[in-house]
Amino acid sequence: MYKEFLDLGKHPIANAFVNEEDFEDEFFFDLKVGWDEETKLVSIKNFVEPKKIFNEDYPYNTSNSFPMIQHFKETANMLYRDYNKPQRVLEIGSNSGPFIDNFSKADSICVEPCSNFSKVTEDMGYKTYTEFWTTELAEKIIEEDGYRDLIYAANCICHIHDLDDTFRAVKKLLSPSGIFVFEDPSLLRILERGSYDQIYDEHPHIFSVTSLSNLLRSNGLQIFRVDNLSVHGGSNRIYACHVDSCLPDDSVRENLTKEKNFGISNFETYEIFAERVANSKKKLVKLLEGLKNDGKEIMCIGATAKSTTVFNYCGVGTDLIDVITDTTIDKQGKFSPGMHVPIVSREDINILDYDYVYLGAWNFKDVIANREKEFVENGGKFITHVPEVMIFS
Ligand code: JHZ
Repeated sequence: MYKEFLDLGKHPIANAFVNEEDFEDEFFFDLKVGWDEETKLVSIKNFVEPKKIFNEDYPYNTSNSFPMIQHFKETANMLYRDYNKPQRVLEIGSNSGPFIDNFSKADSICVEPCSNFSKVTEDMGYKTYTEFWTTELAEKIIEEDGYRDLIYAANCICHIHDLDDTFRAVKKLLSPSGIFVFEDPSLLRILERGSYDQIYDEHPHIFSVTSLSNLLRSNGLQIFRVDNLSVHGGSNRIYACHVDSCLPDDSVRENLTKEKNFGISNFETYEIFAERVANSKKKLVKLLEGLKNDGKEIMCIGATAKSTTVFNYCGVGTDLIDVITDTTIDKQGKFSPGMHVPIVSREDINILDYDYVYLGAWNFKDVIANREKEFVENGGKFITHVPEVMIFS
């Protein structure tokens, strides 16, 4: 049974950055979150039609965050070294290609429904299917390209509504000794750190190792290794194989135990989280309003999907935050979804005109703080809401 525990109110599409003339036509939906008693899966209640989100205008470009390029290079090298130099590779949700770029063009293929990005990997020389990941597509790939030794996906599987179909498709396409490796934000880290901003339309599911273990097994796959990663504020990299074709290592049991001890399988844990989220909102609004009343200037770095959740849930608009800077050219010149804060390039503003920077990309806190040393030396301070609402420099 699905039990709702959190209501974040009305939300726009987190990555649909808007032009002024489109303000009137923005799409909103009720962002509510619940937990399935049987599988222990956390999901949002109202799924948004995928084509509304993943289309030719999808702006999130992995390659715009330098630390992520490095992350994917290291991941690819590790998989190549530790898992028999896989040649027949497939990436689901390949975006601008920083992962697949490390594998042979002759045997590796991509699946990417956003045509602006599928064109990028095609141009790089990789066969790319501009389609959503389904069992029908897996059958087509078997016919045209053959089975795969490595199927990889980063920040993509949790974007897909129908997980049974997703895992069945993987099961079909995976060679007998092949591995399926995917990484997504970790539910445990979100609960521990109160990072409710990982919840938005693009994340219809938030995975625990516990729920994935249940869902994969019911589709003929099993987890044999779990890596806890620091990227995106805490993610899990899951390694799976056909059931009974590999032995789970200690990391699987350790993660399941850690989650059990935290209470991942108890509904009460989610009720406590919901209270923490409501308190976080109160504190952040109080802090921003207080600073504004004292005449302080506040800006934001990172027009993230996460900041769309925070701004809309907390009602943060231009009355509190003047401007957002972002390195993504396609976001610049537009406005944040729902709350319409203008987005510009970092070079367009003088950061020293501001007293405070709210970190929309708090997951890159160290990179940003390191780059903005002059701001701090001049008395500037940062604001974040993770793990608690706080000011730091
Ligand atoms: P970042 C996206 O979420 C969407 P977002 C998606 N659904 C997903 O699953 C997660 O990623 C994983 C900019 N930036 O990575 C670049 C600066 O401006 O936190 C990006 O627009 N200055 C696929 O949007 C944004 O911030 C910088 O110094 O929450 C970061 O977005 C750096 C480092 C980044 O993901």
